[in-house]
Formats: sequence, C-alpha cells, structure tokens
Amino acid sequence: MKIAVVGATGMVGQIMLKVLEERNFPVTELIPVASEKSIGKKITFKGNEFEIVSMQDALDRKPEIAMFSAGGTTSLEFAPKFAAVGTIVIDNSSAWRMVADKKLIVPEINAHVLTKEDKIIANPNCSTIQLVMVLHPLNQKYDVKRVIVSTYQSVTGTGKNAVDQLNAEVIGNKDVAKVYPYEIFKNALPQCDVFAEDDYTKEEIKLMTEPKKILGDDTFNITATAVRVPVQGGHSESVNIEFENDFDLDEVKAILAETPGVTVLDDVKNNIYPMPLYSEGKDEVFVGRIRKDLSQPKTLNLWIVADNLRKGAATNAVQIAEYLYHNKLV
Ligand code: 2RA
Repeated sequence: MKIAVVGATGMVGQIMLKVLEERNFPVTELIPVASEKSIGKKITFKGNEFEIVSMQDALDRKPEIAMFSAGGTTSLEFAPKFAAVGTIVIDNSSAWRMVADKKLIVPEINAHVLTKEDKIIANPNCSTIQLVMVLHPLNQKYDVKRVIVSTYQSVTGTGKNAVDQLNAEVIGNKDVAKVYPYEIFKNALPQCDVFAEDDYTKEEIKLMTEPKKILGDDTFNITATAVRVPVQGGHSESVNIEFENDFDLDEVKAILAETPGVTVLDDVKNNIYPMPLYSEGKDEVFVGRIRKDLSQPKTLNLWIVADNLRKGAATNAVQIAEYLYHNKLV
C-alpha cells in the first residue's frame, strides 16, 4: 500500500514512521513529505531509503492513505486535495476534529462508525485519547455524569525546542525557543496552547469537547485545566468522575484491566502507579490511584498516564489505518 506521511521530519511524523515499521503495516511504497528545506533528504524505512518529497509530488503519486501531522493550516489546505484524488487522510491536527461530517476516531472505542465514504478522518488530541480510553468502559457501565480533569502535560507536546529546555545546559542558550513567555525548566505553566473563549486554553477546550464526540454522548459535563510540566515521557491526568449510578471499586478495576489498550497499575501499598518516565515509548494507557472520592457518592478519582506521541498521536493514527486495511475500507 502507498502511504504518505505528511510532516515526516516532525516529532509525531517520525514516530508514525517508527510505529508503521514496528507494527509491520503493509507499506509497499512510502511517500515522506516535509517542508521545502527537507525535500531531497533521505529517510530510512524498513531498511530502504526514501526521498522526502513535496506535497504536490505526493499528490501526483495518489497514495491510498496519507497520515498528516503538519499543523492545522496544512491539513485544511491539503487534506481535501488528497481526498479528491481518492486518498484517505488520517489527520493528527485539530483542523477537522469538530467538523460535523468528519469522524473523530479512537479505534478501541468507535472505529466501527467508519465507512468507505470517510476520506478525511480526524485523530483526536493526545490528552483526549488517554482520557476517553478510560472513560468509555466506565461510561458504558455506570453512566458518566461529570468529569473534572487536570493534566500534567509533557513538553514533547510542544515540540523539540521545548524538549531541549529540559536540559539545564541549554537554559543559557538564547537560541532555544521559549515554550511560552516563561521558561519551562523547573517550572509548571497553567497554559497549554493559547487562551480562547472564557479564559480557557485551546487544549482545555479540546478536552471539554472531543470526548463527547468520540463517546457519542453529550449527556455528561466536563471541565479541564491543562498544565505544562517539565516532563518528557508522556501526559499525566488527574481525573474525577461522577457517575449517575453507583459502582464497586473492585469491579471498576476489573473493567479497566479487561479494557483493550488499558493497563491498570494500582498497588499503592507497594508504591505502584503510572508515571510518564516509565510510559515513554509504550502504547498502553496506564491507569492507577483508583479510589473513591470520599467527599461525595458515586464519584471516583484516578490517574491516567500515556505517551502522548504514541497512543496520543502516532499509534492511534496507525491503528486507524490498520482498521481501514483489515476492514477493506481502503
Ligand atoms: C500538547 N496536545 O500537548 C497538545 C498538542 N500536542 O501541546
């Protein structure tokens, strides 16, 4: 299968290539696309060298699937052009996520809604994916009423320059871009992305809107605070979930343990709980610190960690491609 990866030299694009290789996706021809300055450079994929090409060159080659991680502006302009030549676009930007006729997919939850008509498929935001992977099975069983989520997000969500700031030696280096108007080193920023309506950031708005679309359920309320922390391995989330129906804690843990793609790490007597340092490079969504909220009934506290570049972006996108392939939708 001819696969284009648009944004092939970016952090997520590179991991898309790595995951395609790891999972042995049936790529017969790879079409890596990047910005002007990278055209002509070579990348190695499955032991073979492929030349980075322009967007137009990729369009001319009519790939079956184009995996985008190149920002919303590029997706808005080029996803329809690829769709027009018969390519199915799996887009990691926010451009199409909340567009009514575009599907927002976490394969373990709602891949079944995909049809041959879907030519532009949206990959959800990283912090959304790990949240809904846990919310979905609990919503099915106990009916979620309200969610309060506070995130502790890795600088890898901001890009390479921000990752460089984790290294003290570069702090004095003025060339390293500031993540925001402040340093991230030894700091925590209550800001992921820019501020928008009602003094919420775009990241928080994604967390308050995307889960309802993915779960196909707008009967619950959700509020979010997204914080950037000087961590590299993945995003962490403290989540408080109020249900319409009561629950048994052991049953909650059993449901999560049986949920594909979710791993329960929850043994506080032995200090066992999820942490980003140990989640980096893995595809599971890790959940722990599962406990009743003692301040009110039918309410649960838990802690969710996942590698935001893998299950939060690249792996989820590849899993969508796998679903399309195995279900003959491409
Ligand atoms: C972030 N979720 O973490 C956003 C985009 N990757 O910054």
